[in-house]
Amino acid sequence: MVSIIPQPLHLLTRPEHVPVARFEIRGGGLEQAPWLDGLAADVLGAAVARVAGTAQGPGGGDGERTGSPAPTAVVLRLDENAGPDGSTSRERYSLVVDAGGAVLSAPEPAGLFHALQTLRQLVEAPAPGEAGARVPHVVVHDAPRYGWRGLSVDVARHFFGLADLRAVVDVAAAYKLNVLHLHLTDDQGWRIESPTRPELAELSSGSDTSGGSGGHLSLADFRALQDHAAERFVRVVPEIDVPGHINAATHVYGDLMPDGVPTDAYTGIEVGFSRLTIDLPSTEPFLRDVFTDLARATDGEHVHLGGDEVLKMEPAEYARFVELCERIVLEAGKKPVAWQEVAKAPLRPGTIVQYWDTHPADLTYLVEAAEAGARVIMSPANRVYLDMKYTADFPLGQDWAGLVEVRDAYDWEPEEAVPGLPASAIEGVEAAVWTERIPTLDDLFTMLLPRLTAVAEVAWTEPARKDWEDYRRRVAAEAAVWRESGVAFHPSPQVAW
Ligand code: TNX
Repeated sequence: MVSIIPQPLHLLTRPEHVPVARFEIRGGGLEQAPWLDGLAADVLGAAVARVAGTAQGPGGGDGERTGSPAPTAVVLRLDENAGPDGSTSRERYSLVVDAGGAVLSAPEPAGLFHALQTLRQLVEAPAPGEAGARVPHVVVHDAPRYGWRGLSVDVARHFFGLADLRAVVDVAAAYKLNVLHLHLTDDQGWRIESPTRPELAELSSGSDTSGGSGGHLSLADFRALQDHAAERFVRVVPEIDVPGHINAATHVYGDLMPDGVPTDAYTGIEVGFSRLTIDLPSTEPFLRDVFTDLARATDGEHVHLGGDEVLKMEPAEYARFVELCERIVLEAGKKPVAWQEVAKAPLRPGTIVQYWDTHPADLTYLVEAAEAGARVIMSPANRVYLDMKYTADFPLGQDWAGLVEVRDAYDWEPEEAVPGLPASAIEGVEAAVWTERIPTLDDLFTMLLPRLTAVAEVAWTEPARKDWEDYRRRVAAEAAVWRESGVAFHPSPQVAW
């Protein structure tokens, strides 16, 4: 039985296997993605080494020795006709494995990368009494349900730097996620260099919520992170959260406060107490500077402007903030994304709204915004907030949205999450991990895994192809990969480890 996560749309397995002492990547050398051959060799080499228990470098290690088995061909091919019949997704792909080796085809390199992840998961341990890894003969035609499959990481409450975020991208991409949303600013810290406002990171990034020394991403770090993500077909959506969650800025600039006095640095975990004031002369120049700087540093087409939990502001002033920030982001050449609350204000066409708060009894404002053309990302906190505890006694995370065991993250339907929301308005699904009570990278992965793979399947796989009992078997196979690569995970009793 094969174990692929997320479950592909069409999967046909045959009883035969092809032995793989090593893979040989052929026919790649793609102009648009010249790095893909090397990445494929690394990913597949590691998968073979893991199950066969041998050290295998890129390109195949000791396969040249006399008498060693012939390499198994892996062909990467761009092909408009690849993928499931009728799919229009640019990420679609096909994968065929037979006695001749593996053929990966897709209209674009992103699909080849997804095919590669599928093939990686097909590498099996030797049959009893035999030696060497093997791959079952398969035919896969696959495409994602949603084009936005994300993970949001809060680097403000605790800072996670370039190396950590690269590791997060690697894990997200392994399950075919394609968006890394970075929550870069909050009351506790300003975690991105802003060239026109260098004081922000200099003066407001030196602490976190557990007495640590914080940190921030330089523009060079942000550049390197986007490059690493792009090579794995993950786009980065950076967020500056306004007009609340803003103490890191009011700590630096007293002129953002009505009384002109900078606020104290904040290391607690309350939310909703800080705010900007629209009619102060310094406010708009501040917003223009930080959003324009961020837009310039960003390759992707989206910039997230926050907008959540502004508990101390009249609706009229809030609406003016939303309008102003949308305009600034658009003038900087990017499309705005913002948290659910912005749908209470009139929105410009094209703004993407991110649903998160499952508490409001009445979500009419969100449904109406969607009916008026807003796109919606589904991040219901009681399903995909991966900072929620697994169980009541879990040492990490919080529980305000409830406990989120693996099955809770798996067993939900985006089209049913908001009653009345038109299914056609759903842009995609995004998990989020807030880090008030998640201090280390091991802690972060413990919260992400295995639940992130569950959310990835919600975002990729058609509902008719999802199955909890099958998923809890399939996900167990990934634990070996996590152990091998030193990535922490929570051994939830719900999984058939
Ligand atoms: C709500 S989600 C928040 C965050 C917190 C998170 C903790 C959202 C848009 N706002 O500020 O970190 O809960 O789970």
